[in-house]
This record gives sequence, C-alpha cells and structure tokens, in this order.
Amino acid sequence: MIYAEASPNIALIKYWGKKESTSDQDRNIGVNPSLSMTLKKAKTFVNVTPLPSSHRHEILINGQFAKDEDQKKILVHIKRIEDHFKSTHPNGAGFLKIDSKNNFPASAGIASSASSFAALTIAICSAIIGKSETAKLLAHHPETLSTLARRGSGSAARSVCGGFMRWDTTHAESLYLSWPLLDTIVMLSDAPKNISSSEGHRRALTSPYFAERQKNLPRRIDDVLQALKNKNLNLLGPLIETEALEMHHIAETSLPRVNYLNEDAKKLIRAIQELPHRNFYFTIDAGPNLHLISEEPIVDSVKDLLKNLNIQAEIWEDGLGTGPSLE
Ligand code: 2P0
Repeated sequence: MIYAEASPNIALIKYWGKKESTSDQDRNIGVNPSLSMTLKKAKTFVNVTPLPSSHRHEILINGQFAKDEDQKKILVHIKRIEDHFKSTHPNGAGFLKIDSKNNFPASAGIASSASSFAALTIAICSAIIGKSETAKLLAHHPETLSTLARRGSGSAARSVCGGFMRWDTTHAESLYLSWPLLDTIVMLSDAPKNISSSEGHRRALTSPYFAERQKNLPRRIDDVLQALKNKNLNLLGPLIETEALEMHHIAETSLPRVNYLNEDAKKLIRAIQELPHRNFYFTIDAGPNLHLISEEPIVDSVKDLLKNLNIQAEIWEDGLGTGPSLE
C-alpha cells in the first residue's frame, strides 16, 4: 500500500503558451519560465494498492470511476513512468488500484491537475522503484519527479516540492526561500471552465500581444525574484497583478478568444485596485477566482469588501506549504 499527497501551486509568473513538442519527452514545456508558490491546506491524496495479475488498472477519482478521458491520461502516465525506469526496473508497476481524492472544491480555481499529477507521479514511482528509492528522489533529486510530473500536466512540475519554485524548460527547482505568505482564495463561480487550460495554452500563441509579453517577462521575473528574496510584498504585489492581468489579456486576445474572468471578478479587481491601503494583492489562474496574497490574515476585510460589492463568494484560506509526502 502506497500513500502520497501533494498540494497545488499558484503561479506568480504564469505558464501560458507551450513550446511545440515533437515527442512525449518534450511535452508541456512553457514558452517562458514560470514561478510559483506551493500551497499547504489544499491537497490531493493518492492511495495505490497492487492488484493481482488477472486484473487491470482500476482508477478512482474522488470516489468515482475515472471518466474515459482522465483514465486515458493516467494510463499514459503509468506507462511513461514505467518506460523511464525500464532499464533498472523492467517489471514495471504491475496492475494498480489508484484512488485519488482532493480535499478542495473543484471550483476553487486552483489547478487540481498540478497536485494530482505530482501525487500520482510519486505514488506510481513508488510502485515501480519502491518507496525508499522514491523518497530519496524526493529529497535529493526532485528534478526527476518534476520532469515526469510535467509530462502529465505542465503545472505539476512545480508541485513536487514545497515553498517557491522556478520552472524553466524540463523541470522545476526549489528557490529555497521561506516567506510564509498567505493565499486567500475567493471562489466567485463553481461553473466548470468552458475552455480547458490545454486549449488556452494552444490559443495563447495566436494573441498579437504574445511576443510583447515574452519581451516583458525577463525583467518581471528578475523583479519578482528580488521581491521574494527581500520579502517585499509592496514590490511583489503590483508585479503579480500586472502578470495575472497580462495572462488574461493574452487569453482574451487569442483567436478564438478565451474569457476566464466574469463580471464579479472584474468588479472585485477594480475595487481592490482602488483600495487606499494595500496589504494584499491578487493573482488569478485560468478561471474567475481571485487568489489574494498577503503576509497577514485578511479574511475579515475581504468579507467586508465582498459585502459592499454585493458579491456572493466562498473563501478558502491557504498559504505556503512544505511539499509532498509519501508513506
Ligand atoms: C500556471 N496555468 O502557470 C498557469 C496559469 C493556468 C493559468 O498551468 O496542458 O493544467 O496540463 O500542461 O498545467 C494550467 O495549465 O496545463 C496552468 P497542461 P495546466 O499555473
């Protein structure tokens, strides 16, 4: 029996647009580097049990048999991890019962594919090479797990460690910075997104502003790194807000256009930007929900703000996490 858990991450510099790939090895590589913080309370839990050879793989997601599309992605992922280790572990994983559960709402606007593929990668590796070898990889060579997780879903590359991560080309690496930032997530909608992230990535390259974004990014990445190193929220905040708005501008000017923000999100963004005193700053993923980054708890002032704007929303309080675990 193998148990692995991993948390989603929220990108401060976004992965939006992939390099063209020619094989499974170079799948899901961002056009630009991205930076993220791994969360703490939101988690995917994966239990893996070996099945007798007369069985097939059995895959459950949140207590239900996985939909065909999800099942296919996970079967491909098992195969790619088996292929990676086949010279040393030719027997592969055998047949597995995989039971994956999230403790956070699907509507939270946090990429469940990141925590799912990070936790799955760790659990499947354990089924192939053993728990102690996988624990050694996690502790000393997370880049191997990051590379494999990335091939399942790009953002999962950044969920194999805790803290802040930088993902450039094949795998993500820890920035070895500790700054216990909080992420207060304002869930404005529980409607599933109408355009998947993968499709959004494909369309991003058609935006007339995509090339300009790439020119802006090196300077912005340096500035975000500097703000993280100096633990300077007033420097970090405007940078991550510009970054999130730029990603959404790219989505909205893609062909065909992709709209992830709704009216409540736009109203809330405007109200936050007009606050006379800022002790939190927003970032937004591929959905309408806002992640409010702060050093101190802000939930009471966020509730007041939502009430004044007459916006209904659920709030999920999270913060910087320490990364996956394996038992
Ligand atoms: C990110 N997002 O950096 C960006 C910002 C959403 C907005 O990575 O196709 O689910 O599986 O590699 O990782 C969401 O895209 O896409 C994402 P695939 P993924 O977090």
